Amino acid sequence: MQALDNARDRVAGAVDDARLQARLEGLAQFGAVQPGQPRGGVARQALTEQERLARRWLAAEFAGRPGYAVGIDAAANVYVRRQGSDAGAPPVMTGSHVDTQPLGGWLDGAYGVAAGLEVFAALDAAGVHTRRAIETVMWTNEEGSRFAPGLMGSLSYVCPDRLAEFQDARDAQGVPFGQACAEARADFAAAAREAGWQWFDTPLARPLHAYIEAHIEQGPILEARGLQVGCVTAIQGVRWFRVTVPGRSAHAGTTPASARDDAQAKAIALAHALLEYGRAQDDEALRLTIGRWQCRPDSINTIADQVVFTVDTRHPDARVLDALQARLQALLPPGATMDTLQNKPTVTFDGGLTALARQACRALRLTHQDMLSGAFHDAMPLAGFCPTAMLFAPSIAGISHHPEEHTAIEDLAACTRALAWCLTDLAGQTDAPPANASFTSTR
Ligand code: HGY
Ligand code: MN
Ligand code: MN
Repeated sequence: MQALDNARDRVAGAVDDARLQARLEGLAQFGAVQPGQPRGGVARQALTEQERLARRWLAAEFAGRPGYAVGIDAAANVYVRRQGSDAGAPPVMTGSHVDTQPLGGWLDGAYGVAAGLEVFAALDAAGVHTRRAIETVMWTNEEGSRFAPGLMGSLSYVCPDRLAEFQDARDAQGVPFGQACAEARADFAAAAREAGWQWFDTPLARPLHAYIEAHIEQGPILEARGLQVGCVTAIQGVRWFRVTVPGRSAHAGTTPASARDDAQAKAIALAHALLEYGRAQDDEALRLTIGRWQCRPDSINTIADQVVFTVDTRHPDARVLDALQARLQALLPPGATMDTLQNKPTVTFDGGLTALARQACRALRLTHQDMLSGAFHDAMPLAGFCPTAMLFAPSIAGISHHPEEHTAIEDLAACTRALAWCLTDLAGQTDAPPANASFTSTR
């Protein structure tokens, strides 16, 4: 046990703030709205050229090193594996996503992937071998803003049948997810071949010993309380709806009010009534957002014949979301429809793993508290697949999904130390060298 105690502390101690910062700043250049300015906003939506380049760049840091290999699965999830001495043992997994909102920040998702790679660097610097392999994953399409629903990569991992369902999801330009996914897979495999990277096969749903994800909080709690780490115990439920309101297009100048069937007027009245319902619940925990609004024909002097808008609802208690969904259904004007884009119930994380997260914080003297996640994450599907937990780093002013999203590097590094401690514990320290059995040559 002495060796493990020692290894956990040594690996956590080998986390390097400057190396982590450089990796995050380099990553932020892919899709940077203001090149050279990591906090000027990042536009790197799922499976775009910029995201594909970013994932190749991240993989390249370790892919050519002895004892490391890379892989990409059928959902285009990218893996970097640090081999353990027991090649057949289910690995410990960490990671997150590098796709962003249409105009996102530089840390949402990116931090969790950079932190996983930082733990690899710290393990190497500390000269620590582990029994189990550790893998850092870059999940596909966590955000769901280009292709709905979100979490397509992690949902496909835990339930491979879901991948078929996602193939025809289309982005605003009509590109199917299946096509973007196939292109990303081919692109990554070609890059790996060209670079001579060691490759390993990554079928979906491989057994995992545990999954633990580091992420920024994206809310104000940790900063307000002056705490370094959040030990996340649960993620609240989320439901997305798409509402379609029909009308009849007509001339704005010649059509009297009595003869109008105005989709905009009806949609605005519906949206207003829904927001009023949300306010009337007087429930601080309820989140209700109308995020996307598309009008057809979208002309200044033609009455709209269709409006499509989205509703994002969140709450820890499913009964609250049930009532809100029923209210929306009841408020629909004649001919209007609503379809569900995603419905993810509240998940609670593994008690043993959240206890380990607290133990790591105590061992490293990091101030911490248990907390619920308001945002969904790839850990949500993983929670039903293997022991899963999350660690949060504070967000300055709680800002996220915004160019000014930021966290001090000291806080990002502190949370990464807690991650390093947990991953070393879960993977188990050994003096035996990494096995090289499971790696195949690149395709
Ligand atoms: O929307 C979310 O909760 C996540 O940030 N994609
Ligand atoms: Mn995220
Ligand atoms: Mn996000």
